[in-house]
Amino acid sequence: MHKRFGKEKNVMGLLGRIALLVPLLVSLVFVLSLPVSAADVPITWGNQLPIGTLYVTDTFTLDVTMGAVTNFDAGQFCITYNKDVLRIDSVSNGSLGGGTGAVRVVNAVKVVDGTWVVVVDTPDASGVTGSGTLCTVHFTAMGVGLSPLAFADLPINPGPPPSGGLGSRMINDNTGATITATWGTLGVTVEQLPGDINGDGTVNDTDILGLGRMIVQLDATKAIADVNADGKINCADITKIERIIRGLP
Ligand SMILES: [Ca+2]
Ligand SMILES: [Ca+2]
Ligand SMILES: [Ca+2]
Repeated sequence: MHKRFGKEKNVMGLLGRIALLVPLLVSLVFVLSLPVSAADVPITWGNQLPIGTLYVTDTFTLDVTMGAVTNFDAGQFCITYNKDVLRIDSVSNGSLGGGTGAVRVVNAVKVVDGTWVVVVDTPDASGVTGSGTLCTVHFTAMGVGLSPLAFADLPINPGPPPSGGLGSRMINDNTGATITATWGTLGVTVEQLPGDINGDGTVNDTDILGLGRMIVQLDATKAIADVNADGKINCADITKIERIIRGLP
């Protein structure tokens, strides 16, 4: 009897749990059926990656790419980078919609070392639909190390109204309405050329003299000085530098 009662209780309990689950499932289905807001437009670095191994004095370009967008018209953003590792030389025009829509760089200026501000626009106010590049950035590798490349807000306008006015990094459509975007980052590593002991981008006799100073302990040793990668820094590395200069393996 007790056992039977217990079974009934279990059944009632199960029904109760199902009854609780139903509204939960209904609300879940409701949430899933709500219209999904338009995804943020991704703006990032790419198109010409991988750029391969970079050494000091190498030049390279990276596109600022934009995902699919409707009626894009204009944009503004800062590009930030490690000035000890990279230099921006220029910023050139982009194109959207498979080359059908020109994107003009209205202005691109270095604010300070490590920050450029870029303003882009498409002709008229008709807007361009599609994906592509906002601009192409031309770099020179200046020093060994890692540089993050990122997008940032513009410097605050110090002048009278609109005060604080230049504002955020942004893109907008052909009505001037902001298009929400996600802004990507990229890390660029500049490596030391094998044999380039002093890190000036070329391998020559100056590097041999620099290596000599390390061997006699006038200067602290650096890992780059082990040119033949045998774990020792000695006169065999001088020979290796000479072979590099001669183009020998
Ligand atoms: Ca325009
Ligand atoms: Ca050198
Ligand atoms: Ca060595």
